[in-house]
Amino acid sequence: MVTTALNTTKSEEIFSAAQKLMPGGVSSPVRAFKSVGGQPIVFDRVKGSRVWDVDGNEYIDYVGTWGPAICGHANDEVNAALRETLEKGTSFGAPCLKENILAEMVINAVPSIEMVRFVNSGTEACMSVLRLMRAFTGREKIIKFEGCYHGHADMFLVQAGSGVATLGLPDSPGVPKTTTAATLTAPYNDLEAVKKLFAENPGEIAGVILEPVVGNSGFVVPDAGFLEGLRELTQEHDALLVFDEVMTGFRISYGGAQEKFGVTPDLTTLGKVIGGGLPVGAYGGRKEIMSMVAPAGPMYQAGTLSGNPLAMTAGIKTLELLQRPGTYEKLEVMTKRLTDGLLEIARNAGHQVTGGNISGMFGMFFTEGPVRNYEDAKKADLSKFSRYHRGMLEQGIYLAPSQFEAGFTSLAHTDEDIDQTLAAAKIVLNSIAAD
Ligand code: KE4
Repeated sequence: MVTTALNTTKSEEIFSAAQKLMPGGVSSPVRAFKSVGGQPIVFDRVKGSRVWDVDGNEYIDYVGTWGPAICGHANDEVNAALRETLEKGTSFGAPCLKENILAEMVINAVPSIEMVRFVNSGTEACMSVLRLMRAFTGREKIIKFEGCYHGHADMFLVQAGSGVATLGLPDSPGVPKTTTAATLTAPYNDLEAVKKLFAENPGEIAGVILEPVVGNSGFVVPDAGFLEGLRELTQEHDALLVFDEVMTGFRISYGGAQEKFGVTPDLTTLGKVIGGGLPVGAYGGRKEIMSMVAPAGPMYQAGTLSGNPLAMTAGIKTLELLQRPGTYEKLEVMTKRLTDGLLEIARNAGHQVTGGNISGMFGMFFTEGPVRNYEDAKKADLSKFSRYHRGMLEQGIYLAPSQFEAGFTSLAHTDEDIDQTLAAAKIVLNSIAAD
């Protein structure tokens, strides 16, 4: 194993102090590097495709603050727009024109959305959309898929992906059994299992929620016909189909997975990219359904900072940049070169790997595959992933610190970044014992 010892003195000092102040020393569990070992890198600044830690080490970044930095970190045009808005105040707690502007951009982009409500995170969007599913149908049960993650609201912490999978948690203590009793689960890509749940719970299922491309078990794509099958099944049972596009929205295409795959759900959740690095989530869908949301209708949901002008500004400018010609072609070509290159290098080094990309979202598992669901993903060699992650870090490549997370590129990544990353992978993957 090639190790070029990184000087991480300051990171270690700061993280050690952080652990006395905050649980696990982090504001979100997956950042703690628990599943890949070693200390997390403490960031000092970010720009474009690069991040610098507090010890001055520079890395090419493929996490992109978990998706929002699709235009590259600290984009000059986004920052300029933010500085201008700042002069007029960061939050009003009252209607502002920028909400109309971002709402119109979202409605014009996402096929399922005729009306939208802004919130402050993907978790809030998913929590609210679940309440809306139940309010609209009058039914309580929902179907989610093993390995999908829809934020940390109680009812979703059942066989969830992302940090829950990363930490190998048996769901979570503190979640009442009565809450999750109404959450039914099925393996991803298993239409028969969904049909069975509908048959066993006639007239009781409010709807099905899923990641249309899973980023929270690693990178898992829908089988041909899976999304179409769910669309038919939910219609057949008067249930709602909900795409959680917090990660895929504006990431795998400007109109998200629903545009890419041509399947229109009833409701959609968004986050990450639409905030451009500031806290924004959203849920939206048919007017008939969204009209139930207070104060238009009886379903209550609220938020002090929802739709604040500063966050709206970052979202508006980010989507404006993404509308420019060639955006998604560039992301696709560059990310495919990266992913194909990583897979080829790994296989030539004797490792069993599988993976792929859609636009600027990608993943690689240390298992022969195929990986069609969470059970398959769990066959990956986590110990090998940890050595790969650490090796790449020492080569100046910052990857998501979990086999159960997707990776992200940005419009700021260059061909040289990809070349440098593949060169690093060649060193690291040839230094790790093959299968
Ligand atoms: P947030 O509450 O973290 O903004 O969004 C929750 C969420 C909902 N739905 C999907 C598909 C998501 O991917 C997420 C959040 N994703 C994780 C990373 N996989 C956020 C990173 C973290 O938890 O620190």
